[in-house]
Amino acid sequence: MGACQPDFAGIEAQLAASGLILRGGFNFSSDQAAPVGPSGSAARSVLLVGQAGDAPWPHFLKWRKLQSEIVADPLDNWSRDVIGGVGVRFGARAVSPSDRPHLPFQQWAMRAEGLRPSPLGILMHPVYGLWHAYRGALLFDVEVVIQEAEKPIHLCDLCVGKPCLKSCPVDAYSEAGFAHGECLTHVRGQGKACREAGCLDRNACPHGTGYRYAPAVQAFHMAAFIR
Ligand code: B12
Ligand code: SF4
Ligand code: SF4
Repeated sequence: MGACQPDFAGIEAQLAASGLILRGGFNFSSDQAAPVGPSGSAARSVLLVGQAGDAPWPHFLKWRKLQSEIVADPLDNWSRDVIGGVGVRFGARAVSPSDRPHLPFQQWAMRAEGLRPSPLGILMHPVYGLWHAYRGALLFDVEVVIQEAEKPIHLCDLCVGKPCLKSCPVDAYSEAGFAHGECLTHVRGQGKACREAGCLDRNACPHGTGYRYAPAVQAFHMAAFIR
């Protein structure tokens, strides 16, 4: 595959200019549903693009200031702009976590990075904790040579007391899953703390605190969530 390999260093450099990083990838096996690649046939491989902490935030704000009109779903649009540009330059089709029908980003991430879900549903990263996300993916017509993810330690297995399940005033997260409606009602009503500085359960996790999103960033995501 040598000559056909994507230019990983070039891709990483262009993403880094917007605070984004490559989050691993894999080759689709023949029995796996793969979205179409740049040629229009089923893609052979995928590289995930995302963020550790809120590194993209200043880049996003700069972009937003330059827009002549108010853009709906601005972070999604900024991500599509940046990752779409990388795709065009490096021969990939870019897709977004917000595309409909939803693409299985978390399943892809579990495969690409060996991560497992926390009790909150958010994947737990051994370094970033709960403070990371996926902003897009690059689909290629060729297989990529990429080291298979080693299974990282799953910090939730070692967590005594699980504070992430004890801070929500309406117990929205439980073994039964996420009570979306209860959370929404609280955040739209009494939940000033959630609105202004983010989910209390997510913030209660003791890991990856150096990557925790700034309160303004958490408030932005919360505003989008309750819209
Ligand atoms: C729909 C959706 C939601 C719905 C869930 C409804 C439901 N019960 O399915 C709602 C609106 C509740 C939601 C909320 C949040 N979400 Co959400 N969501 C998605 C989205 C767009 C699609 C999920 C999907 O159906 N995928 C299709 C299936 C086939 O793919 P999958 O990989 O198998 O999907 C898995 C997840 O959906 C997961 N799941 C199911 N329910 C929930 C609920 C939550 C809260 C999470 C995190 C995961 C999760 O289980 C599925 C099976 O493995 C994904 C992006 C994506 N394309 O996957 C983000 C995504 C899962 N969400 C994410 C996040 C961070 C959140 C929030 C925590 C923060 C936010 N965005 O504001 C909030 C929680 C609000 C809070 N209290 O703080 C991240 C998770 C990142 C990570 N590190 O793991 C994703 C990947 C988006 C991203 N850009 O990175 N989300
Ligand atoms: S508080 Fe514990 S169980 Fe909850 S997400 Fe953090 S490490 Fe995992
Ligand atoms: S945002 Fe607030 S109401 Fe919703 S799950 Fe988190 S702590 Fe609970």
